[in-house]
Amino acid sequence: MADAADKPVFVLNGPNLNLLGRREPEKYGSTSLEEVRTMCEQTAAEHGLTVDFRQSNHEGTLVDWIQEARTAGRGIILNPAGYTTTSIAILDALLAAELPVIEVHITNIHQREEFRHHSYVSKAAAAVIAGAGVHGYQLALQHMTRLVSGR
Ligand code: CA2
Repeated sequence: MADAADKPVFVLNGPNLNLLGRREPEKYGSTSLEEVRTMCEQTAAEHGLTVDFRQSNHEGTLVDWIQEARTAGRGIILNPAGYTTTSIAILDALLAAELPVIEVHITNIHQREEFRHHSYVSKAAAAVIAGAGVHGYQLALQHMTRLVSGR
């Protein structure tokens, strides 16, 4: 079995984040998801980590990937996007994973519509980063370094 230190941090992105940089730049910025992937890979390397960066528009796929991370990953950084406020299935998968979880939102969800304020995912998250734009992913990786050290 791979040494824990060799395992990647799973960076998972939920529905519509594939549109990043191409729609609503005033809200979500002009950086594409591929550019976010590159930023994450660079930041991870600076901290001696590797990342497995993925995006899906499907709840079940995200659940499958969280289950995969349970054995193949060191930690999970998740932007659950539209599933933040609805998905008990994603929450249950995160709780079962028994890995450090950091929730990321590009926008400050607390400044937006009321329905975006509640997150099921936060119940499983060691930290929540919201409103830092795509820089939030780099902050999450920095903090993940602390969470996985010594595990
Ligand atoms: O701020 C975030 O990162 C969100 O997770 C983004 C979700 C939204 O439902 C959450 O409340 C907050 C929406 C993701 C949609 O991504 C797009 C990106 C570019 C253009 C259009 C949609």
